[in-house]
Amino acid sequence: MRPEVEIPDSPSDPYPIIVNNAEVVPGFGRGSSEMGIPTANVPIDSSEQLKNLETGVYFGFVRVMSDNSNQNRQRHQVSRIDGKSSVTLTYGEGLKETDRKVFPMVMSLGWNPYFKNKQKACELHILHKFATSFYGARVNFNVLGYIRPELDYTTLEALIKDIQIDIDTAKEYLQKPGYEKWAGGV
Ligand code: ADP
Ligand code: RBF
Ligand code: MG
Repeated sequence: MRPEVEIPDSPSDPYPIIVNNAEVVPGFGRGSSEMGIPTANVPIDSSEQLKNLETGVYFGFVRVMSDNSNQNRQRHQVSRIDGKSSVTLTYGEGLKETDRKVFPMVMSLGWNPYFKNKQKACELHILHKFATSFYGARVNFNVLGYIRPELDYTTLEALIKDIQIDIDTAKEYLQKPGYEKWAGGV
C-alpha cells in the first residue's frame, strides 16, 4: 500500500537538487519491454547529492541534449547490465527539435524491490513521446520533490498502476507556479 506523502506547494529543502550533463546509460531493458514505461538510466554518481539521496520516487524537470563531443561521433553497440543484450549508442543524434525541450519527469531511485536488483539505479521516465531512443545522450534535470518510498509488489500490474499515480502526481504539482518556475533553468 502506498503511504500518504504530503507534498508542499513549492520545493522545500533539500530541493531543488540540480544535476547537469548526466549520461544516459543502458539498464536491464525492462522498462519499455516489460512495463511499457521507458526510463532513461543515469549513473548514481552523476551527482554527490543524488548519491546521498534516500531511495524512492521523485519528480522534476529534464532536458535531453545530444552529446556532440568529437570522440563520440562513432555510433557503437554496448552491453546492457545483464550482459544478455546490447543497445546502440546514438548520443541523441536522431532527436527532433521538439524532443530537446524541457519536460516533466518522474524519477525512481533505488533497488527496484519488485525486480530484486543488486545495483542501485537512478531512472527517469520523461513525460514526452520521443522520436528515437537516445542512449549516450546527456540530460540536465532537477529533482523538485519526493512522492513515495520504493515498494515491493505482488504483481507487475500493481507496480504499473502505482507508477501511473506517480505520473499524475508529478503532472499535478509541476504545473503549480512554485514548481513550474523551475522548468526555466533546466
Ligand atoms: P534500459 O533498461 O536500457 O534503460 P528502457 O526500456 O528503460 O531500457 O528504455 C530506456 C531508453 O528508452 C532510454 O535510455 C531512452 O533512450 C529511451 N526512451 C524513449 N522514450 C523515453 C521516455 N519517454 N523516457 C525515458 N526514456 C525514453
Ligand atoms: N520498481 C520497484 O520495484 N518498486 C517501485 O516502487 C518502483 N517505483 C517506480 C516509480 C517510477 C515513477 C518509475 C519510473 C519506476 C519505478 N520502479 C519501481 C522501477 C521499475 O522497476 C524500473 O523502471 C524497471 O525495472 C525498469 O528498469
Ligand atoms: Mg531504463
